[in-house]
Amino acid sequence: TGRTEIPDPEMVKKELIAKYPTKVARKRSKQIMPNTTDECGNPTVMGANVRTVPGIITQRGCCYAGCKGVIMGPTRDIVNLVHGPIGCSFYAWLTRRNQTRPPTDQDDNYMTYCFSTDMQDNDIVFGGEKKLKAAIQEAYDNFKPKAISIFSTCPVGLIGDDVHAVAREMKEKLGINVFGFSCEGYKGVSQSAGHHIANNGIFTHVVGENDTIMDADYKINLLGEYNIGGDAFEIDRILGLCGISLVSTFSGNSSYDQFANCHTADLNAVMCHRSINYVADMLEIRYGIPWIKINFIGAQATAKSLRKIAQYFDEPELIERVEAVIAAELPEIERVKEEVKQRCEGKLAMMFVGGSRAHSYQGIFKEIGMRTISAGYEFAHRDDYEGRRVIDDIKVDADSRNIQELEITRDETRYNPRKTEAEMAELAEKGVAFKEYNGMMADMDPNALVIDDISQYETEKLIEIYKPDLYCAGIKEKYAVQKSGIPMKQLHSYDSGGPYAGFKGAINFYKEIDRMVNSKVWGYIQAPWQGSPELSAKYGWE
Ligand code: CFM
Ligand code: HCA
Repeated sequence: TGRTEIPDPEMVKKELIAKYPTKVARKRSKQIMPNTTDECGNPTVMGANVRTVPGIITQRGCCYAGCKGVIMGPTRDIVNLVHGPIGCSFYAWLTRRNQTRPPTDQDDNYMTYCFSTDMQDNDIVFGGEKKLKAAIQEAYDNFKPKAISIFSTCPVGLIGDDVHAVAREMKEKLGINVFGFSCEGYKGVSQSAGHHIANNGIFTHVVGENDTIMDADYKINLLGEYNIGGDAFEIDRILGLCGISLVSTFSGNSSYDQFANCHTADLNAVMCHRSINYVADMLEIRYGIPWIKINFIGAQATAKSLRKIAQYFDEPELIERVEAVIAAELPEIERVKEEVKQRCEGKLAMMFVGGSRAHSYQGIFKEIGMRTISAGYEFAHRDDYEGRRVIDDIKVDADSRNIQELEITRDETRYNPRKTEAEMAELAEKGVAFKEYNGMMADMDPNALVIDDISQYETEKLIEIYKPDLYCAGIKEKYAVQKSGIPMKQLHSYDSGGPYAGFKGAINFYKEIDRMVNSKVWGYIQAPWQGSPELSAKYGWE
């Protein structure tokens, strides 16, 4: 294995847009970028979070998917009721592989249920609020849950049903928390809009409802970890060994009370920044809880993240314990890694996934010697590509801080990470310090190609040009990629695998990738018509 000739990314870009109409080509060319930097060392401007050109086959999902499926879906004891046609519920039913483990048999777990108002023509014509009220009442009578949340699908917004008024009325009537989300599928340009709506809703309706203070030394919230394939269980295991306590996770393996209580934590550790940065910011502004960016994908990233958390608390006892845990876990990881690396070194991977994993998985591939030659997100924003400068106000007392001023500087800097040294010096003089985190581009090779919201057509072209050893994406891409003879790993659902986070997860992942990229089966793939003169003649194939 091992390659020396990598196609020139500028040339590849030209080829990808060559067949598009002029206007489309111009639009797409802003979202397909060779990974270069400007004279200040800033990554190139990446077009992101813009509407997909109609007619292009995108990987993206909708606003409802981001709100209901991603953020709220993994919470086990809230009845998540979908107001809409049954299909919207059915196609979001247990497909994300977010696992949960109630502490006892007595604890509620509604995750396996599919709650829907099953809207019909009649509701579209005469309004669906009555039906929604009845559904809330029925869910309450059957389950007596702590809370019920309502998700709006496209028709709800179009016919003007007021889910918030219904929620208020039913909250009053039933005496439990009932709240709604205006997350109609058509809102925004992708599922990203749904994350924002879910974050705002949970912060408005749930956070701060429970003031119980956990008796523990190092209390954190884990933000942006959704327990796909059991990732959160492995992270819990490691944090437990280190003596770090989780107040809440947003939202893998979570419960209503954890959300309600999360404002009592000391620190927020943010894993998937894209989906949850809004909650991190709100918890910082309202409750003075600082946040740091961490990543539990890959052994090195996991060790680094644990050290970062220990460093924040700055207690020798914790630092020592974290080092002991890392030292105990590493030998087995090293052993598997070295063995797998012999067979994987130099192989090329591509990943086009969501708003976080196309970046966070690059490090774990590097651990076994694999390079990411092209990558991109479906719906991330510019800061996820280019990086984000964040005001460093760790340990600032929430009450004594000028929130308004902080907000202005925050807004100015968040979506404008590009600052010259002179501008940075000027801000430093004003007393503004930055902690920084790098986006995907800073961690990629200079000759890599970064592609936002990749299309089906571009995917096929890309595979043709680079012939990668592995392609990572989701279920919609899986079989088309495999039919071209390239192994395909789902980085959303992990196919049927996982956990891949943390130390044990890294070992699982190394072994899985080894199996995939070194399997000889892909070389035997033939399309059904290849080598069949009868079929070719019948259908006129070449
Ligand atoms: Fe965050 Fe996620 Fe992702 Fe995401 Fe998603 Fe997901 Fe993903 Mo699928 S929250 S951005 S909206 S890490 S569901 S668990 S795998 S696209 S890269
Ligand atoms: C979503 C969920 C999804 C889809 C994955 C896929 C997930 O976007 O609504 O396309 O395979 O992780 O389940 O991202």
